[in-house]
Amino acid sequence: MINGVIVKGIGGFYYVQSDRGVAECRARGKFRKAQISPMVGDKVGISIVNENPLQGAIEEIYPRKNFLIRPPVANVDTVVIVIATASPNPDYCMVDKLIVTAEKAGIEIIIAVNKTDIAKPDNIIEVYEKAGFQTISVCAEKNEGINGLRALISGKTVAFAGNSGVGKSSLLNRLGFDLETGEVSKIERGKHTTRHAELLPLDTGGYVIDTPGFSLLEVSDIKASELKDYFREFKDLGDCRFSGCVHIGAKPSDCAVSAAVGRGEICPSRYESYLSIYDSLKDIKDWEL
Ligand SMILES: Nc1nc2c(ncn2[C@@H]2O[C@H](COP(=O)(O)OP(=O)(O)OP(=O)(O)O)[C@@H](O)[C@H]2O)c(=O)[nH]1
Ligand SMILES: [Mg+2]
Ligand SMILES: [Zn+2]
Repeated sequence: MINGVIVKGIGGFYYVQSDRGVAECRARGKFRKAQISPMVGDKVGISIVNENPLQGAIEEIYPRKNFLIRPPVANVDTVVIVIATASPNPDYCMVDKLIVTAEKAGIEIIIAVNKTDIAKPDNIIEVYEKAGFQTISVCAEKNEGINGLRALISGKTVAFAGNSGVGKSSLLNRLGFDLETGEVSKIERGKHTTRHAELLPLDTGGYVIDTPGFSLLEVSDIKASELKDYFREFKDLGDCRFSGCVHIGAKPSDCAVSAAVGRGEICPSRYESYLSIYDSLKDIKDWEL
């Protein structure tokens, strides 16, 4: 058996990258019987059934370390969350939702602030450095910061996420791809409603995934009471007066998070995102999760 990675799936065919090249594969019937569908990003074992063209059968799907629903992709190491300094203006709540999703899935997070040619990235960088994230300033337009970005992601499976128009595809093009950007990508999206995830091999090793803006990753499979676990700067602040404190509406003297917000150690935008996401989760009953 040959080990590889599913880089693309279309109409029941899975394209598996291995030492032998890309093989067009079908999944064995046993997976359908077991109600397991192969996903892009799955590490698989295949047998070769034809040499030219290279075709195979998926014999084994190895355990997933994580998976995302939208885009449907498994075994993501890192998500690069792209924020534009302007045009479009930062949507902090959306970024923070993405972060929560990634934290829950155990995916490493990098915040990349793009379009530094039109406004300064400093405020955005400060918000996320203070919260404990790795950040990087980049400019697809001026081709700046791209080697730094490449160094952070090489060898990994990396999803690029963030609002429409922030420059995900433009950054990937600077990394050597040839993706549609700007209005073209929007027109295309209208035409093809089914957008599938695809792993694109990075020439310095690893894979990237370009996700369309708004493909988002709604936070819903989380209990409101555990949301605080996915805001990393809420940790290590010491104990609140009441165990199980969700850090909402409590006096600063009773709540370590509320006190840290008061002292300016937690950025207002992060705390506002917390309140807003909490609000969206609080009516979901445990048995609905
Ligand atoms: N000024 C400036 N414009 C940029 C920069 N990066 C990208 N753009 C422009 O921003 C627009 C959107 O860029 P895309 O790369 O298509 O954005 P995207 O995040 O892939 O958007 P979706 O595919 O819709 O999610 C395009 O017109 C780009 O030319 C930058 O660094 N500076
Ligand atoms: Mg795009
Ligand atoms: Zn508290």
